[in-house]
Amino acid sequence: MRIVFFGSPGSGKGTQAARIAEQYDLTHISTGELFRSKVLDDTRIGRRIGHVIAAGQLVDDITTNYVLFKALDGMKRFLVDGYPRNVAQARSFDVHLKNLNLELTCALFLDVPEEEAVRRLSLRRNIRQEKKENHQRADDAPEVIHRRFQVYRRATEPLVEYYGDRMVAVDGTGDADQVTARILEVLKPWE
Ligand code: B4P
Repeated sequence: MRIVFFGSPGSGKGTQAARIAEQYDLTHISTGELFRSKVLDDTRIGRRIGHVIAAGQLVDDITTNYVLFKALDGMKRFLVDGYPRNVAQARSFDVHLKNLNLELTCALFLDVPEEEAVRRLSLRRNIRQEKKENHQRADDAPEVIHRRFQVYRRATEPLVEYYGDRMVAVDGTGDADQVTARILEVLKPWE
């Protein structure tokens, strides 16, 4: 199985991707996590990525593709979450897989209304503030959440059309267990 997960910020990609990867024993790669670990390196590239993320923008495609393809090197069964983020990345990924004689199983779209997704992200911020956790995400600040949604609508939503028949859409509302059950149901044909 080779799956990509996409959806708006706060759609629950991270939560669901970890569960589904475990269920099917797939390598789980999140480009957001990859980038956040680069930021911790405190190198020139890490600082540059940190500024982009904190502004709610997308990291450039060349860096993103390089980082992801390197992380996926040698993997045949995987679930990628948060990538592609735009049609250019989706095209590059199709070419990359073709060069490896691999095919994408499906692109899974987690569909959650914007108000619900914003509520989740604000909740995450509040919980971390209450716990005084020092790994608060700069991009969960209210003004940045707004920017991330603008970027999502402009750059990421067109993936629905790009993937067409290769896409499966899943209702991402309700509690996490309900969403997992829906995803497992739609993935059954590829088990
Ligand atoms: P990501 O880490 O992918 O951030 P995100 O889209 O905002 O998703 P996130 O993981 O926060 O939310 P999720 O939907 O899982 O990317 C961060 C940044 O990295 C991007 O903004 C960009 O700058 C950069 N980046 C990443 N990939 C890139 C790419 N391909 N190209 C360029 N730049 C890239 O869940 C959010 C919250 O909802 C969680 O706190 C969870 O607890 C909660 N939740 C989940 N399911 C729930 C449910 N059913 N009910 C209630 N709450 C739920």
